[in-house]
Amino acid sequence: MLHAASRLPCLLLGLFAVPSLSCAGAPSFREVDIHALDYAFRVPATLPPGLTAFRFINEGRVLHEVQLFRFRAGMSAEVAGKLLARDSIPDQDADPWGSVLIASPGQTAVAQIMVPLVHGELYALVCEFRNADSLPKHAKMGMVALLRVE
Ligand SMILES: [Cu+2]
Repeated sequence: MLHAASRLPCLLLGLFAVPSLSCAGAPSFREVDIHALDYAFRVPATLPPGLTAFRFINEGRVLHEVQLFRFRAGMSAEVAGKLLARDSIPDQDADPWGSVLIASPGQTAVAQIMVPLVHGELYALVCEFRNADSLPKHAKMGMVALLRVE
């Protein structure tokens, strides 16, 4: 009989089985901080390709999220920037998947988003929270950012 505990190393190995890992052990990745402010993101505009762990730090006074998703291949940074500024991104212009981190004021999200960045990709960062139903989404107040992989 196979116990759950005996399968754990195999499961962990599967989770971290990416090309940039060395067989010796520790995964090799870059750590990048996404800072949430009231109401903007502070994050590098460009990053190099490679496995990247995004950390989310809320330096604001209200709850924030970061939705991180990739624009479709071939989209220009100019068009992506315009779509973000309008906070209106058609489904066909972005991948159907994405990741979200949420952090309370003054806190850092416990989880991180790990992404294998590839040269030429464009990523969107968006916060769609509102402070009240009658108020605009944070994205409309400036909480959008475009990240280019170069
Ligand atoms: Cu927000």
